[in-house]
Amino acid sequence: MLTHSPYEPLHANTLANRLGGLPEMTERIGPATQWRVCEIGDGNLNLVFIVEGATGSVVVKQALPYARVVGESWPMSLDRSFFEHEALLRLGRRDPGRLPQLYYFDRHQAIQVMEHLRPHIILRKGLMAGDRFPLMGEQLGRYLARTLFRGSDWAMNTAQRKADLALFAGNVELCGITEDLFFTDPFHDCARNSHSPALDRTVATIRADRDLKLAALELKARFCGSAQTLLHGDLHTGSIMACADDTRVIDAEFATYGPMGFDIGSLLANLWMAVFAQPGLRPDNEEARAYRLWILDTAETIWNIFVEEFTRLWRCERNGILGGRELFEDQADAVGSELALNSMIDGIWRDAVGFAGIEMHRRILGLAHIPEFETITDEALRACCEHRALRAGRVLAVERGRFAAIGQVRTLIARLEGD
Ligand code: SR1
Ligand code: MG
Repeated sequence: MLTHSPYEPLHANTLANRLGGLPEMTERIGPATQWRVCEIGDGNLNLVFIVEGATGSVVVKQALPYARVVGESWPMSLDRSFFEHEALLRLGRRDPGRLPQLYYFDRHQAIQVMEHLRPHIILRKGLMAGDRFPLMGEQLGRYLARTLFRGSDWAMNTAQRKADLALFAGNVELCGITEDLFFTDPFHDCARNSHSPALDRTVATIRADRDLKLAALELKARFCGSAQTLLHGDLHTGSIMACADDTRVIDAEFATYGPMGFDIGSLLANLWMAVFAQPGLRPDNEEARAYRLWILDTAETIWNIFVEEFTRLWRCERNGILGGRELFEDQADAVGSELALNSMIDGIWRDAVGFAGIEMHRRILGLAHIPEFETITDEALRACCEHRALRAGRVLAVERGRFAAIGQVRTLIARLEGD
């Protein structure tokens, strides 16, 4: 019988000893005697180390058996590391070059070794610092179209698809966290929640808002019941690394089958929240206004490129269970095929708008807040920024069917910024 050493968390001073015998490490970065190890994890869940050696550097990520953000009182399965690895492999194949290269995986120790991305920084930090990433919008729009389309019934055959659906159904614990943290906790008095004290009245209003709670429930039903594709499952700006000419997607442990609009809405919401946070992050002048417009333009680029690339894939790669060629193209019914495409894109957009509204609530009222708002030290200013984001989030969630185009979200944001 195969035996493993018991799981043990890595430490900066034990890592070289533990991983120094791996050819996947030494061939890439040189002998362990020369490694410099630094723990840099600042996310909610995992340990993350940069290991620099004589001939290169890598990132080592290890899951902890609990949620780092809360501590050992919230145990969490190490299996998430396996699901993340499986998801990263698939997402990387579906949009080559958009994820870090993976070098090594140890399921028992929940350790992954991957490419050290340089000079990339976490996109969220870049947006807080006022950095611009000129190619990010196009690259993420294409990433979304490729991964969401190629993981779906439009592109996969029955055997592949059912096997993947069954595999990722096993990521039950993290999927359950998303169900609770996004769609339920923020809308009632849950012990895990917190919010800015100056938002007490707003929070009371939200918890009495039947239409908003109904929207949250409908969107939760959509998230739980629509297995359209393999999602990244946590695609916020902290799960993206960017530099001037490259953008990479990381951190896929929340991967699950779900509706395509979920990844899109999560990402757009985080860009829109970055806009709402700007007055708290830098003086409100011409440059700051131009920067907000750049973020809004980037959000629009993401959606527009998504539609363009999704349309291309629809026309060229629709070979899966829902290929539909028998229904349309055999009869030269190109119009029927395009109608099906348009209806698909309309549905994805409506979902994305709704999920964006929910993400904006959960990042201000739930467990997992975002540093854009958290670092605003002036409490009144912070509450003002958060309040505007919540107002936008409510409109997006409740009125998700009325946004015919992404430009209308820009109008909504401009109106709320002026209030
Ligand atoms: C306990 S996990 C809290 C949040 O952190 C992750 O990054 C996900 O966004 C999750 O919802
Ligand atoms: Mg993460």
